[in-house]
Amino acid sequence: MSSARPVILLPGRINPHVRERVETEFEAVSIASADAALMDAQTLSRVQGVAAMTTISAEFIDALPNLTIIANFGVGYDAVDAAHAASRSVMVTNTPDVLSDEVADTTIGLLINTLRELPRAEAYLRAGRWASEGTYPLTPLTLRGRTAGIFGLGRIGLAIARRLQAFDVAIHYHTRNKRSDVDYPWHETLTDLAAAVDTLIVVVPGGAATDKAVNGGILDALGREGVLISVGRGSTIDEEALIKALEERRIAAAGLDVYAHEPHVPQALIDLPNACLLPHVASASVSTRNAMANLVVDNLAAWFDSRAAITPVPECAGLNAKA
Ligand code: A2R
Repeated sequence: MSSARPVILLPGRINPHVRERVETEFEAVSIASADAALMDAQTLSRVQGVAAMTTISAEFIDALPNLTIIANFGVGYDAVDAAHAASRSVMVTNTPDVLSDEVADTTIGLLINTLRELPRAEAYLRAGRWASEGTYPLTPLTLRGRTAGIFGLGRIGLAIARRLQAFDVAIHYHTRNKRSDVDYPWHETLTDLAAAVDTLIVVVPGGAATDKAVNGGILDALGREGVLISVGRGSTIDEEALIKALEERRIAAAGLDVYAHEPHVPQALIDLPNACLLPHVASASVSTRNAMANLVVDNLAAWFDSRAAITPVPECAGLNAKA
């Protein structure tokens, strides 16, 4: 009865485990990018679901008349126009929780690498400089005695906070809503948080509400001993302002996993000795990416089976069939 299987579109690059499962469990249609011009009218009308790790615009959603679900690969779904999808009764799902511990682990690694210059120290050894020049210089920065401010104390932020507690690091946070389930000091504004701490960890979702929220003023509030760690979305940081603050040493250092225009990283950032840079790898282990892939396809299966997605995004939660 393979002809009865729902038709799932895979636009652009997709995780290989998602592709494998979609090709086995559904009828898969692959195109090079999320561009309606790449499909004829008949194919457009056959698509019932999309599994994607790319931009899904309102225009693209409107070009698919029988679309009922977009399963986004990743917890951040700012690339999907979820508000428009909801207005057309199209479900959108993401992949929360299954990546939180991996991202939190990577964040701690990035933080320590930024403070203690471990990638530079290893490069020093590999270049033979230990033997020829002597010991690597002492690092001016340390995690000892630091106070961390977490901008976005959600699933990932909490997992980071739990780890930092074990490192005896004091924790503050800023969210729009004060949490009633934690005792960490809450700051009503990001400026207040930045002024209260020396280590700012950014893990809010992308989108208009957080666009360039970390600007020159926030970095100045963080101060000369300040360290910025960014693992949420590149759009949240004003990169030009950050480069200037690092060049002028108005903050001490930054560790980044996400950028405004990935995979392009400004050369000025690459040239800075006080920037520690990763290529958006926070969740990128085989096991965690497989868990995310399974959740993408499990959402599709649950939706087509019972119209009850497992992890709908908040905008679309009301579209799930009532239990
Ligand atoms: O503001 P609240 O109370 O909704 O708290 C959320 C906070 N948040 C914000 N805080 C300040 N200003 C905003 N405009 C703002 N928007 C959201 O970020 C909450 O504490 C946190 C998001 O937590 P979750 O929804 O649990 O997301 P999760 O799984 O921690 O992932 C965060 C982001 C993803 O969206 C990807 O961009 C990245 O990490 O992987």
